[in-house]
Amino acid sequence: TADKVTVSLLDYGAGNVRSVRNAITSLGYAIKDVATPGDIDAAEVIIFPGVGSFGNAMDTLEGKGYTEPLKAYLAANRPFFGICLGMQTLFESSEESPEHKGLGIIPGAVTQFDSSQVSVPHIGWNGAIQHRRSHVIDSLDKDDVVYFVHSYRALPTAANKDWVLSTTTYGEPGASEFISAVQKGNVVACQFHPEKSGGVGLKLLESFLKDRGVDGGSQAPVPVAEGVRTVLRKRLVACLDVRTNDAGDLVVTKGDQYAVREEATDGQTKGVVRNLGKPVELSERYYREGADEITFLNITSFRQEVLDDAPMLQVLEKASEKIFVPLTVGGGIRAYTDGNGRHYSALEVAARYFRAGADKISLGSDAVYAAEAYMKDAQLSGTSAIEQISKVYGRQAVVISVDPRRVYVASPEEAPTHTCLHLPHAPGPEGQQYAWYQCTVRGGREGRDVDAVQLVRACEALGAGEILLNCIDMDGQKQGFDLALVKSVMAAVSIPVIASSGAGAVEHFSQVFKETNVQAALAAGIFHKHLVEISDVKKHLTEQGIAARVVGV
Ligand code: 1PR
Repeated sequence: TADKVTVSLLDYGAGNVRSVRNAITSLGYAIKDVATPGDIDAAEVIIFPGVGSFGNAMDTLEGKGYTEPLKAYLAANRPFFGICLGMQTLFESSEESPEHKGLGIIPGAVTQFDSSQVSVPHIGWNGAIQHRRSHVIDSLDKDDVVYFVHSYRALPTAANKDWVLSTTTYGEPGASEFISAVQKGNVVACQFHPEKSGGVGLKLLESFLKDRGVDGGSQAPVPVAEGVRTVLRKRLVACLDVRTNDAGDLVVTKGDQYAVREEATDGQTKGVVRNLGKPVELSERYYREGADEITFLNITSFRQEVLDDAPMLQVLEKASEKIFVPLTVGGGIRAYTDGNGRHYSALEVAARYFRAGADKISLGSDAVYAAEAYMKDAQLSGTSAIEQISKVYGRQAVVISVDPRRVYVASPEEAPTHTCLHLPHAPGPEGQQYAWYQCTVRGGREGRDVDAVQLVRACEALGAGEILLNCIDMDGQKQGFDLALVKSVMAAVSIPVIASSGAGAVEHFSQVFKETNVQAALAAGIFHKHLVEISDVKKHLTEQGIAARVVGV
């Protein structure tokens, strides 16, 4: 690394920058943390991975005395790469926090996506339309996609035109394009996350680190054809249910309707926990094979105190060193008091997981309790895990894992307080044609008086950014997703939804994407057992005209 620059990382401690660190390290560059205002002037290259909210970021920069040195550094055209919020702070202001001023290097204001038109946040893999030549973005091929996750965006205007390197579109034809990358001289920034965009993102980051803004002064325009649009890809999520087996090893397991033990054999009271592999190895395989995201669920976390659960944290730390797509972790994220009487808030627990490499955390049981409390008076208490975590890390970092089970009824009148769905294709044991979807806690062990639609509505109001929608009846059955459930949840919220439970064949994925507007689909068992490969699903979706991210091997 002797001939390589040292990267000064502007990490103000508000979120997960481990993935940025891992990406820089994997490219062979050394990192120095910016710890004092003087470190900014002394830097060779600054990478600013903004996380959290706009106001929070500006307050922190100001509080640490970084604002003025950073403005001077940028004004002097010194090498800088801003990521996501790190790009937004370059603008003059943001609707996210109107009372704060941005760094004001780029003319314009950052505004929110219109949630009456599109799901907000904009989460997932989308393209970039290149407007000017630059070796940084030239590394992207026309069909390459990169990973976005944001609720606010900057629009191209006459005033900031000479900054715009690429734009991206989100939504129906006619929806406006937003700025996805900017550059002037040595100052480069992008709205997407190169550190989460697989090999494509690493290449882009490397192009910048190698030559910085070398050609930045003379970026030639690239003609853009009228009406060119980019398309948000449907995401494919690989899920690993993780738990300790009877021998004390952390294994990937997989249940049928959430039962993860084999049948008991003679002389045993219970069967062994199914073992489908090691979490880190399996997740690395899914990354290589083209999973768009990977989710780890610690399925027995309610039994132990999570911060003592070092193995799960180690899994995440190891996995994030080699996996450059988004990682979600769930199971056991809640407040608790340890044996010594020390209280940990859910936010502290989540923080530990973010620091270990999670991009998003997922809440199961705790979300049900929070929704129950919210439904009593529709008041935001500010104390729930959803509210606390989304306030600090952003809404996009909070996923709600819903574990509903069908409660069959002969007619909707039997369950007047719940949303009942008509299920003539899957009648109940006594031929009942209707069911409501009862939310459960503790991994399906306990049903509560809340249905899936009530839960997702309440969680969205509390600040959740995404719904991971399981269905206990369908889990591991390989009969396809519960389309009726997916449709009813999609209709209830405007945040993105991941359909889960029941995938058994490639056709089940095209079916859920064609028959519902769901943004992502998740599967576990079929991938673990090599019954269907991730590449088979991507190929099938592409053949069916469904936009998917296809990864070259
Ligand atoms: O309640 O916040 O501690 O979180 C516990 C988490 O663990 C929840 O997200 C809950 O969904 C999960 N969980 C608990 N018990 C089980 C179990 O299986 N016994 N797994 C469990 C949930 C379901 C899906 C599965 C899909 C796809 N796993 O994630 O991967 O159903 O499976 P398939 O493609 O094989 O059909 P908390």
